[in-house]
Amino acid sequence: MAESKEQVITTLCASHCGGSCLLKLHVQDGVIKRIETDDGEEPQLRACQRGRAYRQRLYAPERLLYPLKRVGERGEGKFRRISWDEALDTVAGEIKRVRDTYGPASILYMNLGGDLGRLQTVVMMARVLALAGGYTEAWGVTSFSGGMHSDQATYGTYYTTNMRDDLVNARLIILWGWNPASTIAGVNTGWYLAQAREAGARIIAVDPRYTDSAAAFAQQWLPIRPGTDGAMLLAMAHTMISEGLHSQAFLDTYTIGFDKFRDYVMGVTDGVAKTPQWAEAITGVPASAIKNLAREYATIKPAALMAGIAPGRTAYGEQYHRIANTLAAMTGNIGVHGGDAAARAWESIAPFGGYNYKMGYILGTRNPVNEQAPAPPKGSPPGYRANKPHRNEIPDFIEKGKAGGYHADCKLIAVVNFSWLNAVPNINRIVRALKSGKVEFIYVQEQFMTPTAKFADVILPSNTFMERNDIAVGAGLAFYGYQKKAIGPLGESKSHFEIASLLAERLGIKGFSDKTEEGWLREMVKNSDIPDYDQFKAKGIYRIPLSEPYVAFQKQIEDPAHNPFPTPSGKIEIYSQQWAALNNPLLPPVPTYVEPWEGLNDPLARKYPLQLISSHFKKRANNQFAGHPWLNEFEPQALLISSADAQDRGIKDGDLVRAFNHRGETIIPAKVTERIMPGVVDLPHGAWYQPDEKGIDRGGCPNVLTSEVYSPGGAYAYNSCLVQVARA
Ligand SMILES: Nc1nc2c(c(=O)[nH]1)N[C@H]1C(S)=C(S)[C@@H](COP(=O)(O)OP(=O)(O)OC[C@H]3O[C@@H](n4cnc5c(=O)[nH]c(N)nc54)[C@H](O)[C@@H]3O)O[C@H]1N2
Ligand SMILES: Nc1nc2c(c(=O)[nH]1)N[C@H]1C(S)=C(S)[C@@H](COP(=O)(O)OP(=O)(O)OC[C@H]3O[C@@H](n4cnc5c(=O)[nH]c(N)nc54)[C@H](O)[C@@H]3O)O[C@H]1N2
Ligand SMILES: [Mo]
Repeated sequence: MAESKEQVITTLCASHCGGSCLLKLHVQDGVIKRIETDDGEEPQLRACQRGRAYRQRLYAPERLLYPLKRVGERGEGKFRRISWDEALDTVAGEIKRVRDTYGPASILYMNLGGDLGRLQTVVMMARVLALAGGYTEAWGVTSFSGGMHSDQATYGTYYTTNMRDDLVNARLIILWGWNPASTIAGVNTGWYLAQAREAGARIIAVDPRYTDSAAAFAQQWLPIRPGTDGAMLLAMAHTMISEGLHSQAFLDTYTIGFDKFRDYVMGVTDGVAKTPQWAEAITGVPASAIKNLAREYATIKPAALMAGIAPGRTAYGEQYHRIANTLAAMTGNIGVHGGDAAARAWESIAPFGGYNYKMGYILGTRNPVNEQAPAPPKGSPPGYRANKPHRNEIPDFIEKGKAGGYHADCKLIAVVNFSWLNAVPNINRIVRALKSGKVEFIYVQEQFMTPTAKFADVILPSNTFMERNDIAVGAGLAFYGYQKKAIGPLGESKSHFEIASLLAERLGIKGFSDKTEEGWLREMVKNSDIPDYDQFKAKGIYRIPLSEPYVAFQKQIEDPAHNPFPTPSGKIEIYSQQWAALNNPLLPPVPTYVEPWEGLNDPLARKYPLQLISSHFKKRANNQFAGHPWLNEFEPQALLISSADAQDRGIKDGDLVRAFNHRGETIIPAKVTERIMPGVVDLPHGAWYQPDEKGIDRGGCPNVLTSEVYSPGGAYAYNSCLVQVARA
C-alpha cells in the first residue's frame, strides 16, 4: 500500500506548565512521526523539550487505553479491562445511588490541572455533576492562593501583570523566587529576559537556589531562607523611607494606607524597626545587600519586581505578596512600561492573566450544593465558601463527615485531571483516609496509572490534546491557539467532552449540550477577538494585534479620575479595608511579616533542621512526564543539598539518602551542589509517590514530607517544611 503524504498540523502545547507553545505535528497514516516547534519569524512561540518530546508521552506503553475496574484492594493497582458500557453504567449508577441515598453534597469532585484548554477541561465533569444535582468541591488554589488573595486585597482584581514582551522595557528586573528558564511562565519569557539583559538591564535573583534563570540572566544572586521574603521586603521599605527614596507623589495620588505601613516599618506601631539588620538575622541576606537592592529598586526606572508565587506558597505567604505590592507602589512602578505591579508573576491562564481574553469557559454551570451556603464576605480567600473544605482538609472531611462538623458525609469521589496523591501535602494522611473505608466509590479519569488512579474503583481513560479538538489562549503574550485533532484517539480513550456527554446521557440529564465539540468551539470563537473561525482553525494561531505590550493598570495610572481601581476606596489599598472588615488577626490589613510555622525559629527545627522546598521541575509539568524516558535521562529526580550540609552528614553526590520528618520519609539519591544555600534542600515536585512495603516512599515525592496546614489566605504552605536528611 502506498504511503499517504505527510501532513503538518500546527497546534498549541497548553500543558500544565502554562506555556502555550507552538508545536508542528508531522502526521502520516494516522501516526505522529515527528514534532517540531516554531522556526518562523520572531517573535516565535518556541516550545521546550517537553513539548518536543511529547511523542513519548502520547505513545507511552503505560498509556491507559481502555476502561478499567478494580479487582484488588484499593491502592493495590490491580484492575481488569471492562467495556465503556459497563464503565459508564457503573459510574452513572453510583452517582445516582449516592445522590439519592445521601444527597448530592456526598459527591466530592476533586479536579485540578491536565491541559489548559478551554473545552476539554475539568469544567466538563463539573457540568455533569452540577446538572445531576450538585457536588461538594474543595477551595484553595494550589499554585497561588496567597498571591490571588493579596492581589484582590491590594488591587481589587486578579488581572495584574504586564505582558511578557514588556520585560524588554525594564532597566532593572528582580527575579524574586522566579525561574522562568525552567517554569516557562508563558512562552518566550526567557527570550524577553535575554533581550532585556542584552539591552543593559540589571537583573538580580532572590532565591534559595542558584537557578537556571539566575545563571543565564542575572548579574547577582541573593540567597534567602525560604518563607522569610516578607522580612527582606520590609527592610527594603525601611531603607527607602529612611533615605527618602520612595515616591510620595505616587503614594498620595494612587494609594491609601501608606502612613500605617510606614509606622509599622519604622517600628512606631510595635516597637520593632524593620531595619536591614533586623532582616539579616531572619533571612540570612546581608544587611548591606538588602540596602543596595532597596536603593537600586527605588532609583533605577522603570523596574520590574517579578514576585514569584513560590515564596507565597509558605506559611503566611499572602503577606509576602502584599508587601511586594506595596514596594511596587512605593517605587511608582505600577501601570508603566517596563515596570510591574509586583503581583503574582505566574498567572498566564485567563481569567487569571494580565491580559483579559474575550473567551470564557462557556460550558460552566452553577453548582447547587455550593449555593446552599451564604455567599462569603468580600475579601475572603479565593474560592472560599462555608460548605467547602479546603483541599488539604479533604482527608479529615472523608474520615469525619457530618460527625466532625462538615456539611456532609463523603461517599463518592470523582477525580479528573488531578494527581491528588502526588500534588497535595501529607500524602500518608490522604492514603489513610482513602483506606478508611468511608468512601463507597471512587472513579478517576486518567491517561496514566498514577498513584491516585490505583485507588479508583473504575478508571475512565482520557485522550490527549493531539487526539481531540480544543482551543487554548496565550500565556503572557496575546494569542489564541487552535488545538486541532491530529490523530484518532488511541485505543478506546475518549475526550473530556465525550466522556461527560456519555455520562450525562446515562444520568438522564437534559441540556448538557446542544452542540458538537466543534459547535462549541465555534461558539467560543464567536465571543472572542478572533475574526474568523475557519481561518483560525486552518492556521492554528491567531495573534491579537496590539500596538504595544499590554500593561496592567495603565488606564488607572494615566487617568485616575476616570479609572478608579476596583477596590472599596478606588485606590491601591496598602491598607486593605476588606481585610480589616474580616477582622482576622492572622490577616492584618497592613502588610505585615508574620513569623512562619516550620521556619528556623520553630522548636521543630531542633529535630528537623533543614528547610525543604519543592521547586517545579524543568523536565515535568507538575506530575505529567514523570515516567518519560528521554526526560528522565536528561535529569533524574534527586534531593538537592548544599556541599556544606552534605559534608556534615557524610553524604556524597549520588548517595542514597533519607529525607524525613514526623509525617513521612522518602529515600532517593542526593545531588550535592553549590547551587542551593546551606540549610535548605530541594526535592522538585511532581515525582510520583512510590511506597515500598514499609510505606516509605521511593519515588522522591516531596509531599510525603509537607504539611497540610494552610495559610489564612488559603495558600498551600509547601515551602514551609522542616526535614532532616541522613545517609540511607
Ligand atoms: N517546567 C515546569 N514548568 C512549570 C510547572 C512545572 O511543573 N514544570 N508548573 C507550572 C505551575 S502549575 C505553576 S503553579 C508554576 C509554579 O511556578 P513557581 O512557583 O514560580 O515555580 P517554583 O520552581 O516552585 O519556584 C520558583 C523559584 O522559587 C524558589 N523558592 C522556593 N521557595 C522560596 C521562598 O520561600 N523564597 C524565595 N525567594 N524563593 C523561593 C525556588 O527555588 C524556585 O527557584 O510553574 C508552572 N510551570
Ligand atoms: N510539594 C509540592 N507539591 C505541589 C506543588 C509544589 O510546589 N510543591 N505545586 C502544586 C501546584 S502549583 C499544582 S498546580 C499542582 C498540580 O497538580 P495536578 O493538577 O494534579 O498536576 P498535573 O500533573 O497537571 O495532573 C493532571 C493529571 O491529570 C491527568 N489527565 C487526565 N486527563 C488529562 C488530559 O486530558 N490532559 C492532560 N494533560 N492530563 C490529563 C494527567 O495524566 C495527570 O496525572 O501540584 C501542586 N503540588
Ligand atoms: Mo500550579
